[in-house]
Amino acid sequence: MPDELISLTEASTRLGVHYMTAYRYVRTGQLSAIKVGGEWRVAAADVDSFRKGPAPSATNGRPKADFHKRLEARLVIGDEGGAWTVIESALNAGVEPAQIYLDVLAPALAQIGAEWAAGRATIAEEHRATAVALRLIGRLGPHFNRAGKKRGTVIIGAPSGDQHSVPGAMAADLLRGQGFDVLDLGANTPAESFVDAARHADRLIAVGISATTGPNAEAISEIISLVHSELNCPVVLGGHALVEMEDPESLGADFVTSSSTAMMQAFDSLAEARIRTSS
Ligand code: B12
Repeated sequence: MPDELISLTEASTRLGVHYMTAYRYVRTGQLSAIKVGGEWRVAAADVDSFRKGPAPSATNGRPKADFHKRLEARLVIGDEGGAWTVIESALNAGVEPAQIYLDVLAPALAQIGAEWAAGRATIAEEHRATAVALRLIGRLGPHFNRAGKKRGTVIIGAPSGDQHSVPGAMAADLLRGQGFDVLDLGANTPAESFVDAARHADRLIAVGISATTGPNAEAISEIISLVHSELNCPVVLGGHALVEMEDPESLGADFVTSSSTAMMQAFDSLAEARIRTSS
């Protein structure tokens, strides 16, 4: 039987809160809702479980913050305002901008991808979620700015044929937060463009390839060979594609890792090496 949908006014009555409080629950993603004819509708069952309250966390007895789930719900319906409110709530709760990417936005997107793979979400929903995600990244970006002299420039981009620009955009901000200047070339970047951008970079540290689409080894190794032969510059290969690739090390990059922590370490050590050779 389909869920009974009720208005937000009815939901607020059932919850015993003011209408604006129920509205805030919806816009911060704490209570799922959809728009029907321009008005919010909530499943009666969701109101019921919301009224009973979340299970206390096993570790600290307080309700566990489930920002990624709240964000996922806002992303899927393309609610940018609500999605940003979730991010603001997380920031106000003391979550660092880098953790917002790693523990809130990335898991929300991964779940949307899993829903798509399981046939429960459409490509349209994935596109809608991505469009909002990109705007959130735009708003979060300035939080990663660091004052002072930069450690050098990193070029990052996705190889030809790979339409995923979000992972590179997030990786770029994480590197900016570590004091690097980053030129993010976005999705579907030809090998020549990596070389072109790198040639004009100030104190070039390395080129980073953000590979998300699995079967793309040819485009990836073309970038690596061209950057090595034209610029003699190190290449870091990362991204979700590596999880499924058989032997990514064989493509010839100097560092290969899909993890963000290892990515930071790789660029850190390349920056240190550059300082050592130039002094
Ligand atoms: C959004 C999305 C899209 C968007 C991309 C839009 C955009 N502008 O980016 C659209 C809708 C266009 C899309 C298209 C497709 N997608 Co898609 N997509 C996703 C989704 C949901 C989120 C990706 C994302 O941004 N993740 C968040 C980032 C932050 O996480 P991350 O990738 O792990 O990145 C971190 C690290 O890897 C690392 N990192 C990233 N870059 C770099 C670079 C370096 C140098 C280093 C060291 C580290 C590093 O840092 C990041 C931060 O921690 C994923 C699901 C998922 N599990 O990720 C599927 C997913 C990646 N897509 C998938 C597929 C199959 C497709 C399509 C073929 C079909 C489809 N779903 O439409 C097409 C392919 C198009 C193409 N030719 O590229 C599969 C990929 C399977 C595979 N490995 O091949 C996934 C995993 C979905 C799934 N569960 O099956 N997709």
